[in-house]
Amino acid sequence: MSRVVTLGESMGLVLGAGVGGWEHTSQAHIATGGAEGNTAIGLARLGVPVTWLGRVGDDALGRRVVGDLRSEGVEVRALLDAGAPTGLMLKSTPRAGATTVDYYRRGSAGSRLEPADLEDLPLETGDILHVTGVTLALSDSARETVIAAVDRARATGALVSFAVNHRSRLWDPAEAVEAYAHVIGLADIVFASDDEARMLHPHTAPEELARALAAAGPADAVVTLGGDGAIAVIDGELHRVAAVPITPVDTVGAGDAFAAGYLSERFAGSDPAGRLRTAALAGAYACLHPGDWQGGIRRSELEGAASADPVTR
Ligand code: KDG
Repeated sequence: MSRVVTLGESMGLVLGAGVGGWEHTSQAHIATGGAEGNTAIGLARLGVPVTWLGRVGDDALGRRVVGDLRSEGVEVRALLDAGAPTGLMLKSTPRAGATTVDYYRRGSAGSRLEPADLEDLPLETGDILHVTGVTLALSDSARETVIAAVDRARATGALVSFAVNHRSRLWDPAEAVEAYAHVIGLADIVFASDDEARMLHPHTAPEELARALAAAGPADAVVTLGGDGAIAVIDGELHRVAAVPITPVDTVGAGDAFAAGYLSERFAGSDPAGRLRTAALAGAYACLHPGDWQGGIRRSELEGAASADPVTR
């Protein structure tokens, strides 16, 4: 049976409770995060068979990462790296409405991913491989692993999905743009925020950004516009979707959920409007919880989600 396959780094995630920087905050919640794992959970909630592959340390956080992914229905291929710790990410709200993310992941187990790890990667014709720019940024060996996985997917007849997911704290923009352009040229499906698309295509109007991404080869090029929804060029045709009106609690993870929503419908063979509708709903739901993926919508909730009654009886 076909599936979505993804790889990357998932980490421990410490969420500061309430408003305050780490200088003052005394309470926090412990969770997990990581772009590809977040998307994998989003897909599993939407009923898509999905595998996540990555390295974790031989430590409690590594076991937590694996446990969270598995309990959400993701098939996990966790490679235990006894030589490095599981990475950690801190998310705080130093001032109301402003989220700050700090990473403690240099040299982490997840960043030591290497091409030989792909031996464990199941990939068949009809599958979708989903990768992101975060893994490209982690280390030379992680970048080589992403490229090797993409090459393997193309040789196997699997589709390649790429979310740019630029993380300015992880690398230099010029190096990043070169790597993104390379993978976009090999991808079938691309997701970028308008800022990310503009990194690749400066001075381009929003409605032209999706066309510019599609011109590099992907059949599906999707540009997310935050509160203005998304714009996409799919098989040469321009499509738009409005954002689902919500009051966001935290927007980190929304892009991962949007990709999950889109891929779930692409996987099911839905038309472009159906892909974008579920993507917009999934992205919006992720913003209704402070964690990266916990607010994610489930397939059984999709139909009712369009109606506005916030009370479940
Ligand atoms: O997209 C959400 C991610 O930012 C988060 O879960 C962690 O992958 C992550 C990253 O590197 O930012």
